[in-house]
Amino acid sequence: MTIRDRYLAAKELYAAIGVDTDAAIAKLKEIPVSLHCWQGDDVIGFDHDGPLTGGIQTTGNYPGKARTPEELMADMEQAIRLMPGKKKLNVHACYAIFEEGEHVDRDKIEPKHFAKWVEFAKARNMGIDFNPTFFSHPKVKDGLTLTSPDEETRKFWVEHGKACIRISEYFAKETGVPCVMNIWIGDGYKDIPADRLGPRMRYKKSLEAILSEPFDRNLVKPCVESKVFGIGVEAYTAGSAEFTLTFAATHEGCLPLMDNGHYHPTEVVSDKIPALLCYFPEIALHITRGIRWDSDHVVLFDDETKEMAKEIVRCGGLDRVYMALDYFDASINRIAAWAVGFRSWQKALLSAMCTPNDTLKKLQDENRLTELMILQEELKTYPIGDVWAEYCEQCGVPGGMDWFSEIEKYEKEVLVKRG
Ligand code: RNT
Ligand code: ZN
Repeated sequence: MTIRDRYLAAKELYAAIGVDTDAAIAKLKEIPVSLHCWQGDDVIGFDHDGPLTGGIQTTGNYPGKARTPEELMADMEQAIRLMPGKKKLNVHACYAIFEEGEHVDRDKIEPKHFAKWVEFAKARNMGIDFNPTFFSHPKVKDGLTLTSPDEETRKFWVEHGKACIRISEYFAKETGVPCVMNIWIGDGYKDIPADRLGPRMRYKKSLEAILSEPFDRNLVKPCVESKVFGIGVEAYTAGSAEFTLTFAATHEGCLPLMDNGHYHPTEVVSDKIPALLCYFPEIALHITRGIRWDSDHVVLFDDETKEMAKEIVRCGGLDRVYMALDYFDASINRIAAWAVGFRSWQKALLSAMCTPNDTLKKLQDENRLTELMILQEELKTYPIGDVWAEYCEQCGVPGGMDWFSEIEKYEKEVLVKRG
């Protein structure tokens, strides 16, 4: 049977339960998902030589890490060829590209340092999202940035945040697509602190100072991302869930960003999405996979990933939820890691769009909960793989496992040749 034959058979099965698979495929092609540049080089960037800090870590030593902007862009290009669907580019401030011999500190970065990223994005019809980098830098004092008791340190990082707002606006103007600018800091303490309020009050003031930079709210969408704990900062994190959520709720134009690797293990972001959509016109997500204490494993097509996609789709949230991937794995081929994660989220969205959400909701509202359970179980074995294969075909990317041969070829011809 060809991909097409399989699809036509699947289409009929879905049609019988009121799902239009053609419409789902057409819609998915238009939904942007932000692709993070930092999977390609283990979250290092180009503006410093030091290690990754801030309570996050990449582990593994797979050959072929990108070392220059050219290598990173070439790798990303290769990864994109293996991903169906619409992409947006997600860049961190530490990926500034300086001229030969030039260097400016993070409080002084300018749009011109990101002109090559704009070129990359425009050539591929992508918008750009942005992130100030509050880690991996000598001015992170005693593990602190925006919460530091040292005024000069705080000021440096506030200036960095403001510079990033200006760069975000530049991205939006250049690409014609609003730029989501996410603020995440790793500030916290390894062991029991004596003052939990002080750092949070300083964080609040610093955020307000950053957001006092004038910007067009339609062009720049600032977010604050929460976290439960980081590696080496297990006892206390200033930017906790309550802190960031309340900050966003009380500061017009600021969005909450939930990273699903940043909660206690039995909490699920799928349930938090509809809760936040009751109040916020727009929210943002980092899509990742937490395993035990790590929050950044490659996204897979697993139950919670599917559940998050379902919530976005059935809450009518596709144009209210900014979706960005956030994971980093240095133990496997980095381009494959990129592709597996992106493809998994695409699969989750497709599967959510091929779910008879109105029928299920009706069963719930009519309290027909036995039928609801049976139908939800039945849906799990519907032929979504056949719809997925057709979607990949229509997007001109390899389906099935075919793409692995491209990875192998690129690894042999490019990656292993890097020192
Ligand atoms: C860290 C946060 C943050 C980073 C990126 C690199 O725990 O998830 O979003 O992963 O900014
Ligand atoms: Zn994140």
